[in-house]
Amino acid sequence: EQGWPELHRIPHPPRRLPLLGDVLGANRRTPLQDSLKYARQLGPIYRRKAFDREFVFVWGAKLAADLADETRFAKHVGLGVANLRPVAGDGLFTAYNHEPNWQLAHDVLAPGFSREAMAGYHPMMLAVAGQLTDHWDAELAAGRTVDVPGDMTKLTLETIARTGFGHDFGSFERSRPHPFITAMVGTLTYAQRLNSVPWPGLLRRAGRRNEADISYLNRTVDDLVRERRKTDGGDGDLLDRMLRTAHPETGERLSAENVRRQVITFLVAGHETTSGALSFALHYLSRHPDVAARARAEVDRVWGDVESPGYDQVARLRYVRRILDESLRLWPTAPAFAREAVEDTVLAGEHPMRRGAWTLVLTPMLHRDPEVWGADAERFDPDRFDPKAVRQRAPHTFKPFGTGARACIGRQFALHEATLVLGLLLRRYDLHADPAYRLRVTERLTLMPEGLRLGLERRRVGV
Ligand code: MNH
Repeated sequence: EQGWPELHRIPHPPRRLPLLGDVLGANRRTPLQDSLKYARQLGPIYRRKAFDREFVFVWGAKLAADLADETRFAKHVGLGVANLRPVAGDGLFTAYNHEPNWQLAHDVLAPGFSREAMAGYHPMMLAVAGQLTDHWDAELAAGRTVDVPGDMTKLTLETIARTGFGHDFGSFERSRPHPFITAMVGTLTYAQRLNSVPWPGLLRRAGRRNEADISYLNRTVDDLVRERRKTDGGDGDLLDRMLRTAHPETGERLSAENVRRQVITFLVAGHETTSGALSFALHYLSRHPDVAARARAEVDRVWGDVESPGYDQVARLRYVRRILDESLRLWPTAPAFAREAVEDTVLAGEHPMRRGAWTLVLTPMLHRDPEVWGADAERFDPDRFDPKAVRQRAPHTFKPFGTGARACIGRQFALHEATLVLGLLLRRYDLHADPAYRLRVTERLTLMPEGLRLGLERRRVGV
């Protein structure tokens, strides 16, 4: 059945309803957290049926490591990712492996993520981070707490827009989210909801709103590209590469339609998950004063009193980086990726799969597999990422950026930006958690701590 000849050996929830499948107790707003609940009950591989479709989920470390074998498995564009095709088309993230525009765009854009390119973005990242601290200083002066996910989203949207596209959304000059964000959240939420109905026609009203959101995203991007075409600017940024760079071997260029898909892809993929990662990290820092103190000591030691840390000074914040890794372990903000068999094969020597059969890897559970992370896997502890601990761990056990040829192209970009910002915030403020706050995670394909607000205290004057 569906490419898994021995599907019957894979456990499923006990109370299965005719026609509906395993929808009892399911919450359509939190499909990922529901899946984690089932994972805990059913073990390292299980299946779930939604109406007439059945999906296999995997999280055990042995199974996930086998799925990382690029000779037998590849990315599968399914579920949430496939639902984004109407907005992101054959853009880098949603392209099928066989679509020629994937390789073309990958080769044209990869140099935009080289070390040199990143060093070039660094001053712009610093400038945006300066807008954030100005805003936080003002909130502090007004005696207010800060809206962490809201402000991290402003920061990361401005960062990708300016470094990649020379565009300023003016997020910090607005009190409400930019309409681009509202439209994006609408589209991501709709793509997630499509998985909870047997056919899209049931979401007619939401579908119409989604059409409007997509039109808004398209218009925003078309305006941005039109502006750029009028000038010669860009100077090797992502948009410049999309518009002007020919493939080094074939001489081919991206079509206008594909450029539109890539711009939307990069504006969305380039900020939403980084914003979540920063937000979770700030949550954990506010709850672990010992960790915050150690990180702050590192920032003081590595940066001293320099007003603007240089590019290389960010990479030297090793402990701050471990805090990010540990936050992405517990809450990988792109919480699943799908893998398909490229040939008939047997997964981990146990589960036969026919060519084209696929499964979803649940990263948050892989990252909590007690056989890898120990009995205290749920505990926040950045020391899990000290180099010695990392060397002793099996490969393919930490996958917040996916795996293989289709893994995240923006990984270094995200890590540089997030480390820089955490360093700047730790140096400038003490963070105070609201003792009444309990971590709640909202889902819109990506994960975000909901309603997280922190109190600030200015640490020292000067920097
Ligand atoms: Mn990113 C692919 C997670 C930041 C652009 N990203 C992926 C995948 C994961 C992922 C997981 C693989 C998905 C899959 O297999 O279906 N990305 C993240 C996380 C962060 C992140 C957790 C931040 C933290 N990503 C970024 C940034 C950018 C970016 C920043 C751009 C500036 N990501 C992409 C693109 C892809 C991708 C583009 C698709 C790459 C490809 O398929 O070739």
